[in-house]
Amino acid sequence: KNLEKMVDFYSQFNPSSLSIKQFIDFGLKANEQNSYQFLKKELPVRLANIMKEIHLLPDNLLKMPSVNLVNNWYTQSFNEIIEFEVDGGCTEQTLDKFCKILVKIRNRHSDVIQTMAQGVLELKDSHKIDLHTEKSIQYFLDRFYMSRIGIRMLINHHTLLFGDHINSNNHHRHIGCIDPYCDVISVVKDAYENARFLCDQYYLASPELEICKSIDADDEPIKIVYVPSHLYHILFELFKNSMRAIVEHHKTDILPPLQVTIVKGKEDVCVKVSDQGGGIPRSLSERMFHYMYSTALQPSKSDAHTVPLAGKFFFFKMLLTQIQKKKDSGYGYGLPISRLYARYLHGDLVLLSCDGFGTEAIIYLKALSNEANELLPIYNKMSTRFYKTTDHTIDWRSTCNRTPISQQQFTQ
Ligand code: W6P
Repeated sequence: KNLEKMVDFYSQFNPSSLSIKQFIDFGLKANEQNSYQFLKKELPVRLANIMKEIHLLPDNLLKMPSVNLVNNWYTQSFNEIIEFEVDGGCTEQTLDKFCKILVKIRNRHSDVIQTMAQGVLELKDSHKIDLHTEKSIQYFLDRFYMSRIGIRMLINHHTLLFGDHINSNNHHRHIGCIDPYCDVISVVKDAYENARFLCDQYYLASPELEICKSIDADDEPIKIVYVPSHLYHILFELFKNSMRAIVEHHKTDILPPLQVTIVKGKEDVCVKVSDQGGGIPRSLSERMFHYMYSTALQPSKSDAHTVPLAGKFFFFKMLLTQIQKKKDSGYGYGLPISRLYARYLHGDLVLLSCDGFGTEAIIYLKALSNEANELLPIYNKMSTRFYKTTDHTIDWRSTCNRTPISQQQFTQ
């Protein structure tokens, strides 16, 4: 079919990873036409790259209805965007229509994470999953969700910069998705308050927040050039986990505080979240980032159990379901997705646990915005090979060390 040829064509190009600086320059210097010209090529490239990879999934997973549904969404969105390439014109009307299509695509794909998780469950229920299949799924989902983060970043940035400007005064300092003076402590407090609200609502108790340190060497609050919503997402997820551990581990009314340390080094800004929530066994800490493992822990599938808390017993199953089923963290994919958000701009997320005592989660963020480039999966003909081996380390990279064709258009 013609469409298949188009996907083949666009998948030959590598996605262009942008630096934070490029996102900002773009918001300050470029106009809507430039952005449009860039995106109408770059979006099909990114979509086609990951669409080709979807087809490398284990056959029995590909056949699951939910995976098929996701696949169709991608096909439809790809189709809608390449219409603009065929159309050719670039009038006010075209730009307007482009923005509307982007919003439509964003909405269409809003449940991709839950739907893919559903697909994995469907596979689990119908097939026995061997270790190799499990590894392939982990490998694929990391790449798939990272691709999605990048695509949504492009769409959000464009629609925030050039879409209908009804709410644009809310964040006058923001440039599209990016806050050039993102105050880390404010995001910490915001995420804490919201996680605490959920925690209070369901456990009738919550730990206090203790900020151990949050200033740099010059006594200034630590600020970074970053996407605040990504940082919020990571922190909110970590706080929910820590709070749950703390409240579950301490059966009295006295809860040790959740401790947060924010420091700035030469390369990184580190945000450390420490809880005395009893910790987790070392054998478990790597699995916290596994999609298959998270899916197994899906609350509505596990047996309901009660938790002794402050002398009372609560029906725990419902609490878990409520706390975990928030937008992107549906089915408990919160931690693996959070790590992807951190890695997306060359940061990281690690968990260090002392079993029997507590857990530290460290978020590493690039301190220098010129080092914060998108990290994107690239599809190439060799990718097939990686679904057949277990060494999944060499086909990740940032493409900042060369200039692909579509990026040349963007930077001029
Ligand atoms: C725990 C388990 C966990 C996961 C992620 C972040 C913090 C914590 N604390 O006990």
